[in-house]
Amino acid sequence: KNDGHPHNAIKTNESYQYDFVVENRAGMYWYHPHPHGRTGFQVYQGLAGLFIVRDQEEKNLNLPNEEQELSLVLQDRYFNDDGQLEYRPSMMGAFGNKLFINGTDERKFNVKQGLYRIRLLNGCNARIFNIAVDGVQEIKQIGSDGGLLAEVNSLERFYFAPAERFEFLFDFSQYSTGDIIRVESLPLVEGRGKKYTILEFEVSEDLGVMFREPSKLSQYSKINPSEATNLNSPKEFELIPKRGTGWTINGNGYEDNRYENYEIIKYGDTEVWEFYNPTGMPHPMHIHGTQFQVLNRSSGQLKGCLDQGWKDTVLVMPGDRVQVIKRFNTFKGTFIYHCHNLEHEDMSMMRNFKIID
Ligand SMILES: [Cu+2]
Repeated sequence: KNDGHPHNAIKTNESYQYDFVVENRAGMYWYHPHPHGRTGFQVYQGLAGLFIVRDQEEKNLNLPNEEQELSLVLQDRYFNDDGQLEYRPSMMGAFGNKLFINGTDERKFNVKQGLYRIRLLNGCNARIFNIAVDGVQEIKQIGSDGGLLAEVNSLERFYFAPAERFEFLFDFSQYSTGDIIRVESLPLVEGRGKKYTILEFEVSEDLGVMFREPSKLSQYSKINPSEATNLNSPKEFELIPKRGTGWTINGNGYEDNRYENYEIIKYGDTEVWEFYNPTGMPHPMHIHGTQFQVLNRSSGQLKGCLDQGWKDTVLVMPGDRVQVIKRFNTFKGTFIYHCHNLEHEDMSMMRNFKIID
């Protein structure tokens, strides 16, 4: 009852008290409203917040903290010629012409010479980044949607979709005072479009606190595929547009209290779901409830999605077929899954699933 189903939308002048036990692993989470058809607009207007969970396992690793831990929410907004905020939804989503970090357009950060833990949330409605750090071959990923990975995962670049989280370690002690390090977004498709700067770090003369990069991060186990009740016949979810509806999952738009048979799951089961994207647009698919793991991906043309660790949002690029494995073992009841391009979601790319006895 506290998972943010659209039928729990809070009416004008009403209030709703959420009380819940935080059972999550340490990690970077966020919250936002979820009324059907209005989510994109409301998040765009500013209704979204960060939610950091910590635990003992993470503490024991002594990762960079306090000043050397940065939590950054990336969001784009459209400002018209009069300087007014405008919400401009389309079949592609709502895109901005300006980037903001933690709600401000200050996108340059002074850093000390030392190791940093940098935590990113893509809080955009629709924008997907193709992130690289100028002049850096190895971005050291340590965390994902559901907190820390088992060990450091080195990447040269990666796609970063709405609702995804990405954490990495970056050592500014290898730079000199005054150096600028640019985090950039490359064109989504090589050669199509220009790269742009997302944010910059300017290295100060101050020395940071000494931290060491741990060799092992979090102990978490991979879900054994044989746990799944349907390993050999994954449930397929085709991401397709439909005239008159907008965007759909398997041709179905969102309807309150409607489920197909395959959207009913027995409590305690583990299942494999396969998202298939035959369209030319990327779809970051988000499933409510417990987090899942990416089992495998057959990529189309565009490679470099974030599949490591515990996930709640997985980017399904054009032509991709992505299998995720998920345990339905914490709560019973009605949940939703949807595209986290919020305009797609509002255009009906959302469905219920029900966990029953
Ligand atoms: Cu979508």
